[in-house]
Amino acid sequence: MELLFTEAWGKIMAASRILIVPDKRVDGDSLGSSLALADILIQEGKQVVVLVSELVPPLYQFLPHLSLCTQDVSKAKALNPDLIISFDCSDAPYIESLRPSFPPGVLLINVDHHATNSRYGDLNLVDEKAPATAELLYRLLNYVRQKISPPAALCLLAGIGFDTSLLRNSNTNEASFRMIADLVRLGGRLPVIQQALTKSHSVASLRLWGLAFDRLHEHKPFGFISTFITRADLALADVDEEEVGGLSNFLKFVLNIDTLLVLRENQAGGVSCSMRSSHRDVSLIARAFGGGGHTRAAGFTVEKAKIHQLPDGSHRIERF
Ligand SMILES: [Mn+2]
Repeated sequence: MELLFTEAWGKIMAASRILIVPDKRVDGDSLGSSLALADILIQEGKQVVVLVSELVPPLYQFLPHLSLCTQDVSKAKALNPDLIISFDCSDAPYIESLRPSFPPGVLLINVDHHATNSRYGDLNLVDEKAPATAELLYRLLNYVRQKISPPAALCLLAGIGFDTSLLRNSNTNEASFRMIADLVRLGGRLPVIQQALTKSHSVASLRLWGLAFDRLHEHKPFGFISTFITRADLALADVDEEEVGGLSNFLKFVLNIDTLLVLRENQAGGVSCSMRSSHRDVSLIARAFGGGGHTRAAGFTVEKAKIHQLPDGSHRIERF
């Protein structure tokens, strides 16, 4: 990885107009990594655009440099980038769908830690053992002795904090603790991250979670627990799909169970399945259904499907 770090940093420092692309799903890690690097590049006098696929969720409004984020591909085109960097994105088709908008031959650096990353970049800084993409970026910055400012430290804290559920999930390793300690030393405000990542739920979304708690079903012979949320539930509760996002992490945190599945009917007419496990490689299951993720946290979506609940309380995905 050290050789790659040197090569990647050389390309980054040589570029002057850099397009940063966080994963299609804008979260603490994809966005935190993107804005941490943006902070450093701006100090270096470079032009930066961060191309996001969706509006930055309200819970990340405390992050610096959000004015660099745009959903408008024409703004990214107008930058005429001489380097593209993707963060936390194992979704190669998403990146490929953007590439025709940019001059052919622009170098693409892929920085990620998903087990399902296909190494689609020209340079691939991919380490599936990294607890977060932000940790990989932090390692790169340290290796090249790049100074990390307090705003960049806050962004990197958002990444490692989000992906480790604040040092509580199976992503957490010794490096995560060291990184957080060092970022706090550098001026990253940990309480801001703790507040954003834990006190972000509305009463309506918790009522919806209550429905999911009520439907928890234990599949004893297979050692897993599952539950579900329907489209009708979402409409009735008037809750955004994003607000259901923390449910699987929360349940995995409080339940003493090896594997957890949370099924959710999405607005696009399909069923998304989010999986968490302590010992099973759920990324294999996700891959079999065209999804992706990490060994212990992965997911997939079945298009044109709904959830069917059986009289015994169990439930399954049914295609239309
Ligand atoms: Mn990540």
